[in-house]
Amino acid sequence: METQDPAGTDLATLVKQTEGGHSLFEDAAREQPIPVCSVFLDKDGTIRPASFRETQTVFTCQEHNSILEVFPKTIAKSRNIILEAHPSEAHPAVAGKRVAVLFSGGPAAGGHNVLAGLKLVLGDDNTLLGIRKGPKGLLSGDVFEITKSDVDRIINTGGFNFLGTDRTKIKTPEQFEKVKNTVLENRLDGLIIVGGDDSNTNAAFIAEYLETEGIPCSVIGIPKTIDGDMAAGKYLPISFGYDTATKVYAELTGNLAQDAASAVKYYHFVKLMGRTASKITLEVALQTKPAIALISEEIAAENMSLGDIVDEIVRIIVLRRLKGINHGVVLVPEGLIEFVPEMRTLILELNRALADYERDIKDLPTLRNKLEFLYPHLSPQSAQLMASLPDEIEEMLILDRDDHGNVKVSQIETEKLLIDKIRYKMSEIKRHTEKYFGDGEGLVPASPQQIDKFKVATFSSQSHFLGYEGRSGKPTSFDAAFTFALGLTAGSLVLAGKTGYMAAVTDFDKGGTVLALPITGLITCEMRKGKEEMVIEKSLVELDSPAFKLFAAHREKWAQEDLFSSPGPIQHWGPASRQIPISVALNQGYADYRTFNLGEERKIRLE
Ligand code: FBP
Repeated sequence: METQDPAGTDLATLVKQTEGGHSLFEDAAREQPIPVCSVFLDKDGTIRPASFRETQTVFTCQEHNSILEVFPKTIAKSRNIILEAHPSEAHPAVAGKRVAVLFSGGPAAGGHNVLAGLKLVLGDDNTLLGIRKGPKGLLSGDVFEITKSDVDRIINTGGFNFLGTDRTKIKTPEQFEKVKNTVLENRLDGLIIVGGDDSNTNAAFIAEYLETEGIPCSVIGIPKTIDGDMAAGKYLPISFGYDTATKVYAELTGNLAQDAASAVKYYHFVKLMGRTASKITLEVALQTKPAIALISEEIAAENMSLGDIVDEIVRIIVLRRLKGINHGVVLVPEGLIEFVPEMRTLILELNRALADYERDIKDLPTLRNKLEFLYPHLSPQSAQLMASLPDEIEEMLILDRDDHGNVKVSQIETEKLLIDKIRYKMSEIKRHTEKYFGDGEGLVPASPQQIDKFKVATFSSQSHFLGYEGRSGKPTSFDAAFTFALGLTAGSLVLAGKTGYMAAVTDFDKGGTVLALPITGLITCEMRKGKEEMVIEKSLVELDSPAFKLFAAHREKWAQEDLFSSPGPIQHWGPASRQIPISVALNQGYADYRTFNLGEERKIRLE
C-alpha cells in the first residue's frame, strides 16, 4: 500500500528528499538569519570589508626577546599592537585577490560560517579557495574554488565536513618549502588558518617564513576549539565551537542527572572533552549543577593526588547516602590525568624517555616489551605508579603522541580508573564502618540506623565519555554569528594586506567589537615531547575568576542536595536561543548570559 502526504508526495519520496543534508531541520537552519556586527555594514546595510586602526594595546610576554629572535619580520611590521576594526567610509575596492582557507585540528561547530563570512566579504572581485584535509592539504596543494552555491548549501550547518581537517604540524624546512609551492602555484594573496593554539602557532610561523622569503601573502588565524583554551581575556573571550559543544554536553548531562534521579541507583561518571583546560567541565557544571565536578586546575593547585581525589568523591557519595541519596552525576574533565601531580611527573618522564629512545621502543614487538624497556628510565616513584595502573591505561600512556607532542587523553579512561578506586574504597568503608562513622575527630557523624542503611546500599556506576558528539553539532545561534563575524574579519584583514594576526571578536553583549590580535603576542615557550617549543599559551580555568568562584561557592550545596537542572536541547529559535556560555558572561563581567548581541540580523544568501 502506498502512503501519501496531503500534498500528494509519497512518503518514500519525502524521506529520500532529506538525503545529503536536507533534513527538515537543516533546510530551515540554512534560512536562519545571522547577526552582523555594524563595522561590516554600509550605510545602506550592505556587507563590506572593515578597515583596521592600531589601538593603544601592545601584547608582550615574558619571553619577548626570544620570540623577537624567531619572528623578527612579523613583529617589525605589527609591533605586537592590537588592531581594531572600523567601518571603512571609503574602503578602496580591492580586486583580484586569491585567498585560501583551511581547517586544522579537531572539528568545531561553525566552521562553515567562517567560509560564508569570507566569501561574502571578498565579494565577486576576489576568489575564495578551499584547502582540503587541513595542513596536509596545504602541503600537497589540494586546493579548489569555493562557489556561492557551496556557501548557500553549507551555511549554518555542520562541523568541518565541507573541507575536512587534520593535525599535521608544519615544522621541517621541506614542509615550509611545500607551503611556499602551494602559495606560489595558486597565486595566493591570503591564507586563512582556522584552528586552536597549535594551529595558530603554525600560522605565525608560516607568516614569518613567507615574509622572510619575500612572498606577499597575508596569513591570518581564526580561533577555534571546543576546549575553550584559546582565549585572551577581554580581547578574545572564547574560541568558536565552545558554546555549541558545552550546550550539547549540558543537555546530555542534564538527561543523565534526570536518569540518575529517576532510576535512583546510579552514579553516572561523565568524562567531558577538553584536552587540557577544564573550561568545558566548568561551564557544564554551571549549566547543570551536578553532585560533583572535578576541575583539573584546582586539583593541580591544591596538589591533590589520585588518592585525595578519590577520597573527596567518596566523601560526597557517603554524605549523600547518609541523606538517602544514592545517585548523582560526577563530571570528570578529559585532561584530569595530566594535572594530578604524580601523574604529571610520570607523563613528563615518559615523554622524555619516549623522545630519547623513540627508535628502540618502536622496534619492540609487544606492549610488555615496551614497558619493560621504559621502566628503568623512570624514577622509582613513577615506576611504582605506572605499575599500579590498569594495563589499558599503561598502554594509553605510552601510545604515540599526536603531531604536536600531546598525550591522547581522549583515549585514557580516567572515569573508569576513578570508578575502580571508588568502588574499592566504598567496600573498605562498608567493612570498617567504625573507622569512618562516629563522634570522634575526623569521623563522619551518623546514627546506627543510618550506618545500617549505608551498609545495605550498593555503589552502582555507569561511565560515559561525551566528546566527539559535541564538536560538530549544528552551530548554536551564538556560534553561527560569531564564526560569520570571524570570517568577515579575516577576509577584511587579507584585503587590508595584514599578516600574522588572529581575527577576534569581543563585547558579545554590545554589538561586538572586532579586533586583530598579533599572534606573536600570544606566543610563549612550553615543554613539548621533552623539548622547549614556542606555542600559544593555553588559557586555563583561573581559580580567582568569577566563573570558578561562583561554582566553588555553590558546589557543596549541589553535592549534598539533588539540585541538578536540565538545560534541554539547544534552541535555535526558542526563548533560550540567544544564550552564551555562563562562564564567559561571568568572566567578561556581562550583566546577563541569556542574550548576546552581535549586531542586526541578516538573511545570508549568496546566489
Ligand atoms: P582542538 O584543540 O584541535 O580543537 O581539539 C580539541 C579536541 O576535541 C580535544 O578536546 C580532544 O582531546 C581532541 O580534540 C581529540 O582529538 P582527536 O580528534 O585527534 O581524537
